[in-house]
Amino acid sequence: MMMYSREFLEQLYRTIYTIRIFETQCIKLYRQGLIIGYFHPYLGEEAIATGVCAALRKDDYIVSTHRGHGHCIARGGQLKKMVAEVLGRETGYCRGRGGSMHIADPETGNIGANGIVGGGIPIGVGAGLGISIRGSNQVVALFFSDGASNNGVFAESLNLAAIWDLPVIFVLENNQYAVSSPIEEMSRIPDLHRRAEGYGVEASMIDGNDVLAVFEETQKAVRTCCDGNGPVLIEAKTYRHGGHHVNDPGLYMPKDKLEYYKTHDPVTIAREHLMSRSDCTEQDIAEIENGANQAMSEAIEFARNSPQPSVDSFLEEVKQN
Ligand SMILES: Cc1ncc(C[n+]2csc(CCOP(=O)(O)OP(=O)(O)O)c2C)c(N)n1
Ligand SMILES: [Mg+2]
Repeated sequence: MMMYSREFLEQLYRTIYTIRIFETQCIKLYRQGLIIGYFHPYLGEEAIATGVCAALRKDDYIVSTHRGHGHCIARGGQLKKMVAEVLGRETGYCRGRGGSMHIADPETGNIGANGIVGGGIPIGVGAGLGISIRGSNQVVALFFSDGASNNGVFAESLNLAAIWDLPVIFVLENNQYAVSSPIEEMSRIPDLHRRAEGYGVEASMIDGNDVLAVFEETQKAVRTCCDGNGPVLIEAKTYRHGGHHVNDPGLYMPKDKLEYYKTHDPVTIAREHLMSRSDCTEQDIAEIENGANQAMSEAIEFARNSPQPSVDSFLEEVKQN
């Protein structure tokens, strides 16, 4: 591993911890009946969004999924507007009309989450085609998981991206489940990056729980894409810390495997990276955590004090002139 500056490791830790606290606090709000609809926590997968987004430049794009809060936060999304959206309030990213699965943020190049599994994949390839036509030096980080990779759209999109040499980084968040279906039963080859070879696409597999491993692999992928040798596929192996969504207890997940991944925790690993520097103390860690906790409390207060959309405004965005 390279030596990293304290500022950089602190930034990674702040992001990864903020994602953890966002999900943990939102689950509490859900249990209080304040969130309606589905909520898919990113708990256990935080290092992927954090590491990937740390390697992107300001003008790059991301395309997210139904499990998208971490991507949005890592890209610099605003907690207040996120919590407000998740709570269905007028001050949210989509004025409370979209909820958890539909947050997009053009200011940070976040093309958006998507409730359709695999729906983001062709959108990301389209964004890559746009970059290629404009001849700009941007890249797209396209997040999706193992279940989406079994949709036909993945094959078509990867092939188009390959024959058109598009600057798209396919970030396959292999959390080894699509709802309750384990990847070993859904694919003869559970190491899904191997599929990329069939399309002539460079691919690798990394520990998705180690934020620096994710960062380093993404940096390489950005370079490859900018040299005109994209697309690239990165398979980041990870595991959910619980069921598919808040109301799924995940009883089908083998206890020993879940225990292993909870111990091999992305937040703990990021903290260890930071603490490996001799100039970082427990006090510094506490300050980062207190700052993130405070920002999240303020976001919750902002959202809870925000109005619900009024019923007469519901047709505003769909009204024909
Ligand atoms: C096209 C489509 N089919 C089915 C669903 C229902 N559904 C929601 S999430 C999900 C599983 C997705 O698994 P994966 O792509 O591995 O994502 P993960 O939940 O692991 O992040 C399914 C089947 C959907 N939203 N869209
Ligand atoms: Mg999955």
